[in-house]
Parts: sequence; structure tokens; C-alpha cells
Amino acid sequence: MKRRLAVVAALVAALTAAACGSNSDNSSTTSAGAGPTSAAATSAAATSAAATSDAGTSSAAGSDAGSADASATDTAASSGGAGGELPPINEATLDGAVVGFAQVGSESGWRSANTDDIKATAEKYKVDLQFTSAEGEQAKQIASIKTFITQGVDVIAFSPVVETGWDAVLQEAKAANIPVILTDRAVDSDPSLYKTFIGSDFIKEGEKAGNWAKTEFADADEVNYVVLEGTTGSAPANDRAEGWDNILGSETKFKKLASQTGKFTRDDGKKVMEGFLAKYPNIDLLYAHNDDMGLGAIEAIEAAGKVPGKDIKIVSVDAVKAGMEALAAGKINYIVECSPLLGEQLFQAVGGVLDGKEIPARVITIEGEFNQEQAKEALPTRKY
Ligand code: GYE
Repeated sequence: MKRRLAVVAALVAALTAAACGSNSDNSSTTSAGAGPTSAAATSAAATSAAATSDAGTSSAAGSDAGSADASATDTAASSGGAGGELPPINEATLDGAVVGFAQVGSESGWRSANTDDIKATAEKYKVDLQFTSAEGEQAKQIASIKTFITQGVDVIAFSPVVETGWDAVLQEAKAANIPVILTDRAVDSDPSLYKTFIGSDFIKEGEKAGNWAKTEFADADEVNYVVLEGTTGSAPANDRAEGWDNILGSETKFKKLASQTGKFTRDDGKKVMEGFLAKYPNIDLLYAHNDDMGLGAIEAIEAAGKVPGKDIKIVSVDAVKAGMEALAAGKINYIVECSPLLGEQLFQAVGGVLDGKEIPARVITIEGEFNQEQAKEALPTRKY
């Protein structure tokens, strides 16, 4: 347990924050360092940066647009302070801190990159990481969290499989005085039950995908499309559907032929797309809630004798390496980025909580968008 160090660090931080005149806004936007290099990505980041200042924070988050090697730490650490920003990494606090992390599973390339990043960052800061994987099952994830509570870890972090059903276990953690940090996905529980939620704005991701489709098919009279949804009940599946419908729901020429879960996996994406292809001969467009399902669908489309990216256009979310390669190869038409590199921010938050600092209740990751040309440019410096 690291509480003694924490008190000293908290004092130093309080003085620093006072000196920097840090604001008291309780949300923050920082980059996960995905490093979009394209013009479109740059303007996307700039928009997010504008949103940041609208929210009253003073982050320099947009400044890494166009640079492939900026990192979350660079951004957040340089602005520091309590309240509106995550505090900088405090290595002394993190060294030996016991953090229980309950991961969703290993359903996708995104998830593997996220797991690798969290493990590598924990190692870098000598955190004693207790890592479990729930294999996509909420019951297993709850059991892990209960074990962390019994063990008396310093902090519990998890990426919730689905949005609902967390109240009881979060209350247990609170009763045991163990702070909880959410990464990647949201829950519908009262925010007083956790310290912060670090991750993407999935509604915005869905809106970006919808906006691309609207422009791409501007001249078409009718667009028949299908959707491969993520894990049913998960925040990214709920919100990516909502964002898309925000843009296209009122566009009558866009006709949703079918929408079904492919569980964020390549195999299920392939199977469900096979079903769609057998039933609907006239699909113009596929919206896949992640790259992996899009990649599975590509196999199904090719097996059906059609050309992905041409006969059936594809837009997906994540921008993991395999997705970006398919985009550069012309098989996917557009990808909205969702960065899995949440490790730095997670351990900034862990350190802040252990140091007794106030941390923002919501940390939104800045992300770009890629067309085929932009994917070719970005691939050589892509970190995942
Ligand atoms: O998009 C998908 C993964 O929660 C953002 O989960 C994450 C999503 C990601 O399986 O590939």
C-alpha cells in the first residue's frame, strides 16, 4: 500500500496546481497518441481541441495532430494539475502499487493492442498489475472484481463488457474504500461509484462514420445498407449505432436492410455477413462497428464473388493495423479511429487517485479518421 507517499505527492501537486492556476472543470480531452497524420485527421483533432476549450479546459490536446509520436503523457503531463486534467505520471506512487485490471476478453485486434499497452505501461512504471480476462462474460468480470476487493488491491480498473448491471459490485468496492477507474467502456451506474471514465466518444465515432457515408453517397438515389453491430449491450455498440442514426436516421434514401451483432469478432462478422449476402442481393454499403467484423465480412463478400470496397462499400471503426492494411488495399473505404492506447492515461489516473488528487470525471480520447490514401500514409508509423 502506497498511502504515505501519496500524501507527500498530493501536497506537491496541490502547490503545482495552484502555481499553474489550474481550472476546476471536471472533464478533460487528451490524445491517446494515435498520431493521425492526415489532413482529415488533423481537422478532426482540431475539432476535438475546440470541443476541449468549449468545455472550459486548457488542454493543448490538438497540438499533436500531424505528429505520429505525440503521446497522451506528453499532452496531459505538460498541462498537469488537478481538476480539469489528469495529473502527470508520478513514478514514486506507481512503483509497487497494486492495481487489479479486469479486461473484457480478447475479441479483437483493438482488444489485443489495449491489453498489450496496459501491461507494457504497468511494467514501465513498476505497477503490480493483477490482470484478468473475462472472455466476454459479465459474470466472470464481476467475479474478478470481487476477488480484487477481497485481496484489497489499491485500485480496481476495468473495461465493462456491457453497460448495465454494475451497481452492486461497484457499491461493494466503494464500501471497501477501493477506488474504481473505468477504461474504454462506460456503465450506466451513478458516477459517484467510480473515479473517472477514460475512453472514446463512441457516439461521435458513429456520427463520423455516418457523415462519411452521407458524403460518399451524395449522388445516389437509394443506398441499401447493412450493419454489423458490436457486442449487444456494450457501450460502443449502443453508441456507434446511435451516432450513425443521428446522421442517417432522417435520410430517407438510406435504407437499413438488416442490423445484427457480430460480437466484435472476425468470425462472427463473416458468418453474419454470409447471411446478409444470401438474403439481400442489393447491398451497397456495410457499416461495421469494428475493423475485425469488417475484415470477416470482406472474406464473405469475396466468397460470394463480389468486390469489397467497390460492389459493397465498407466503413468501420478502430483503425487497427489489419483494418488499415485492408483500407490501404482498397477493400475498406473509410475507418474512424478508436485508440486502444489507454495505458498512460490509466496510470496517470491511478497515480492521481492514490495521491489523493482530484481527477476529471471524464477523459475523452482524441481520434482521427482515415480514407484509403491517408491509411497508406499513416501505416508506416502506426503503433498498433
Ligand atoms: O472498438 C472493439 C473492441 O470497446 C472500443 O471493443 C472497444 C471496442 C473496439 O472489441 O474492436
